[in-house]
Amino acid sequence: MTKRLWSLTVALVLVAPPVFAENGHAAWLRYAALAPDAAARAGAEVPRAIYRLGADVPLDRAEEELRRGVQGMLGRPLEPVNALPAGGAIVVGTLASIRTSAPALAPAGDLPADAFWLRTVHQGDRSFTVIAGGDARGTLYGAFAWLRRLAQGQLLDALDDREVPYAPVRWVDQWDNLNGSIERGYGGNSLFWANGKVRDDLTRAGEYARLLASLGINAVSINNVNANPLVLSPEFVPQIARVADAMRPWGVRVAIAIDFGSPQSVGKLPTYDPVDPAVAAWWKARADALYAAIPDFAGFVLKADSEGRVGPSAYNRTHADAANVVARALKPHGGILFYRGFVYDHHMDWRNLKNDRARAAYDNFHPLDGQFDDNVIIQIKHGPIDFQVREPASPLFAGLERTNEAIELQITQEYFGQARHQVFLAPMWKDTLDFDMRAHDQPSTVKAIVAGRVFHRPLGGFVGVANSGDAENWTNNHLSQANLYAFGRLAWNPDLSAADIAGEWTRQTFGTDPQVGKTVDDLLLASWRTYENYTGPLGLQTLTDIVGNHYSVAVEASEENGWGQWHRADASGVGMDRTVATGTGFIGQYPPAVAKLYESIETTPDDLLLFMHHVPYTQPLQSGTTVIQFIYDSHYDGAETVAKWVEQWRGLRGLIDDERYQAVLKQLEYQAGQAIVWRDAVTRWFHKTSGISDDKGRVGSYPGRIEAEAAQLQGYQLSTVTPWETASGSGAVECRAAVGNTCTATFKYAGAAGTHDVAVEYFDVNTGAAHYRARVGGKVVAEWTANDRIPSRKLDGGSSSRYVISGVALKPGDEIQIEGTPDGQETAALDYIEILGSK
Ligand code: GCW
Repeated sequence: MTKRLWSLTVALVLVAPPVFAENGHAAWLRYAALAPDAAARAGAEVPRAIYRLGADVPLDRAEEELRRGVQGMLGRPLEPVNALPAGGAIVVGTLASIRTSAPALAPAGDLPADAFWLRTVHQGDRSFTVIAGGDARGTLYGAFAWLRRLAQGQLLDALDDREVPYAPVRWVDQWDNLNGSIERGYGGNSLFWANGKVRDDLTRAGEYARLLASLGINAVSINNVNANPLVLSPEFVPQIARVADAMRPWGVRVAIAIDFGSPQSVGKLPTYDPVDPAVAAWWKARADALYAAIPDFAGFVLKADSEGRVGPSAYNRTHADAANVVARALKPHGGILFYRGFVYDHHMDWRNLKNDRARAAYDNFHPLDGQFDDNVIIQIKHGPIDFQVREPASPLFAGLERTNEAIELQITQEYFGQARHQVFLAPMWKDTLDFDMRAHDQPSTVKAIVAGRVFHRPLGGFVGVANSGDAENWTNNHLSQANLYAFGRLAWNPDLSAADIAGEWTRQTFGTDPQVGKTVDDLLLASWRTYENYTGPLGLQTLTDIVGNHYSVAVEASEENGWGQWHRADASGVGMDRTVATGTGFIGQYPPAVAKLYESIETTPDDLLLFMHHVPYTQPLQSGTTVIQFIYDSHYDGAETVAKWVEQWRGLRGLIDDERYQAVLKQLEYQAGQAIVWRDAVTRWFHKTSGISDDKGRVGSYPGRIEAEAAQLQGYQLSTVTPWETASGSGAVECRAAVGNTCTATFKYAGAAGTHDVAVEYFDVNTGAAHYRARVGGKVVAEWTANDRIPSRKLDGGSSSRYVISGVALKPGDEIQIEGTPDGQETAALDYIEILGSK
């Protein structure tokens, strides 16, 4: 082999796609070596030098990021130079600086703040890649955007892309507590707080800022909206300043959530009445102190008069009084106040059929339209209730014409399986963002309204409740990273489709192999519908334990309490009547064209039927089937789809790194088990309640299943499970033996001889780590420990888990014995075993 050929071979080996262990920490910014063909092409297109104009933060990060990305993806350095080199270069800087120093390269046109322009300029045989920003931050966004194109193998030699963010507000809210825990957080502990103060080591916070910057997110509110008043005390100012220092290099500004009672609780004033001058002066002094330490401090977020938080109602003042007193303290510094629209009464009388939590945001805020200062933004959850699996767009979006708005999207999967289930939320968010409210009978999509485009507001945009924590991979579920990615991309450009976003994310995160791309995209894009199918379709809302962990299935949990997430299912029918004619009148809060659509059963989309109407179970849907049959069918479809995902994912073995492959496989297997639990619980509940049987005969009949209650028990005792629908048969069995002892349940196999997978349904609560051992004919065929992290302390649908023993040879009369060893409070409980189809 000639020397040249040899080095070519070495080069090819070096750029071959890596199949190495990865922990997900790099998220979508892996900058992994490109596949050989893409690398060869990009190798010719990408200049070898980089010329940075200007030194402002975060311009230096833009250069650093480009060098890191090109090194990673192309395996060669970008040489920094101090003048335009003869051989071409990446030229990176603000548009103004490029106009001054390299006018021939500057694109013609303007660029606002945060915007960028990517351009290739060919001059003879030299070519330049120009990354120009409207300001330093825009330049950084441009660098990330160019790297995103490179990572996806896109053509880079004829670029002329000008991108302007859709709205100025692109924020994330952390619900992080000062003790380091995170409310509704599933990605570990806080990146910002520990033990009541800001963490000493903010390295991860800085890395997080980089992830956010790569999406164009420009501010983060670093503590829970259920705010600890202490955060406003003087000793926190330097701590918050340290967080701001860690985030600033990436163009991310810092804000905090505040408690409205602070003038009294922290300031020791006799009152927190918003119209009291001493209270106004106190807010001003606190804002002044923060801005003295953090000149680019972004503002405050305020949850008042909601879920037990104090607010202006204590003094009979309005939300506008409350918002304005705080906003006026921020105003001289250019700060913003986000006032949350999530205000409702959680002690509502459920017996009154006219009561309706969905009305609350509009009823509270619409009358105040025009009374809020211009640096106040009303932050409105995307639907009228609370991040349920299917909600219509909040009518409040069209109900404020003289007030700034932002949409609040929940990235963290509170009601979406808490990062234990994979659910890609972009399709749902898109539904709301693209929904046309028909305000004044004119086109008025939610995205255009919140961006201030419809009612000509100066401020507005997108806020996401983040799903990130200190887990190595940020979210504790590799696929949940896609939700953070999607939020940022939609906040930048809500016109992107969910498929565009999935495609980008998958290719950057898992590489450009076509099979990987297709499989992961399909999984992501089907997941919202699938999750809805097995957790509560037709607008029933997520049928989780609403008064408990918001995770386990519990169909009745939402009824007969003040929290107001009612579905009103009883023996004769199901759904909330929200019509103007006979119901709560919620539908009347929409502009007339939308109200008309929802008011009639005939024109309400099936997906929202039970959110808008109370109907008999036999009500036909637009699709032709009845409501009850659809409830049965969708749950079976949902569970079947998740089972298929497991198979599809298995097809990726060897095409992606084994570490993430195994982790996602385990997660999907768990989800497949959970989908069966949900399916059975919801369908059995509706079967019992409606008395109507499943056309397809599935509900209540489970071939191959043998209940633990029917097994021969040694030590195990029968126990009931609450809610009843979460255990198969009449309940479960528990081993309450003394420490160190075991119990056994022996099942008789009566089928034909053959090889089967055997599923064992057991309960994995989080108060111990019980051990299980399975024997067939006396021989151990499997053993496992119930030590998964599941948010349930009791036997219920959340703790119900499935262990599948594959390839068990069985013949008639064989004994399958499950031996359980309790641990701590965990009783090695069993629900059933199920002999799956023979192989
Ligand atoms: O969905 C509910 C959550 C609360 C949360 C609240 C809110 C931060 O269950 O945990 O509190 O919404 O958005 O304020």
